[in-house]
Amino acid sequence: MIKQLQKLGAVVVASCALLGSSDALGQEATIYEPFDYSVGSNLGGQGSWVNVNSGDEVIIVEGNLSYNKLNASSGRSVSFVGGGIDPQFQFPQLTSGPAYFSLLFKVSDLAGLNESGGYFSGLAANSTSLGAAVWLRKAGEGFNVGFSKRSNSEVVWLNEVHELNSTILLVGMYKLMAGSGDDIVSFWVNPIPGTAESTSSYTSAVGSDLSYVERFFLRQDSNIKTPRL
Ligand SMILES: [Ca+2]
Ligand SMILES: [Ca+2]
Repeated sequence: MIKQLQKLGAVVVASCALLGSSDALGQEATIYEPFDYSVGSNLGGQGSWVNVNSGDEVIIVEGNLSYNKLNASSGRSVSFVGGGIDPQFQFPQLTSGPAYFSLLFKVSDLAGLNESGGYFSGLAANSTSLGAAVWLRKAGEGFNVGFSKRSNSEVVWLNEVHELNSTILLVGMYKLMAGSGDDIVSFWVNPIPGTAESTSSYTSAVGSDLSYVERFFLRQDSNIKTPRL
């Protein structure tokens, strides 16, 4: 997984989605989204992005994020804050095995975030069945990162307090298993690119399964649950 990251190079978000998975033949498929769209334009409706829900748009902004040992980023990035439209990136449906995604993100303003937090990214089956959710909550002058298997299942918060404007590399995995309620979600926070897969920061099977995975999502939760990214 990390090897894929290094090979494909960087990603951006305030974000970028990169997905690695294995298809039925065991061949790896990868998707890289460098947000190479016009500055100031709406992300939704461009490339493979469709908009869900209503409100203000997720916008393309100049520049991108970089991370030590990843290839240099290209393209641009996206930015959003507070509630609003949720862009979702559609890709061919996966019905078994692991789907990996990664992104670089940076929180630049905590004004829109309370201490309960909300989730801003993950994988999904459709516009309402969301999983591998990445959560943020205010923690003093910084913030915590948390994870849940489904957007409505138990959230596990990591202890580390991240500083504003620090660039975080996040790798997530949703593993589709044959049984009921047995799918596994794992996350790695700031893993070292180019090294063997390290112990995950989070792994859980608590929560119902997604039927399949065919979207990566960004989410503008609400004006108290979504900081500026
Ligand atoms: Ca917004
Ligand atoms: Ca299952």
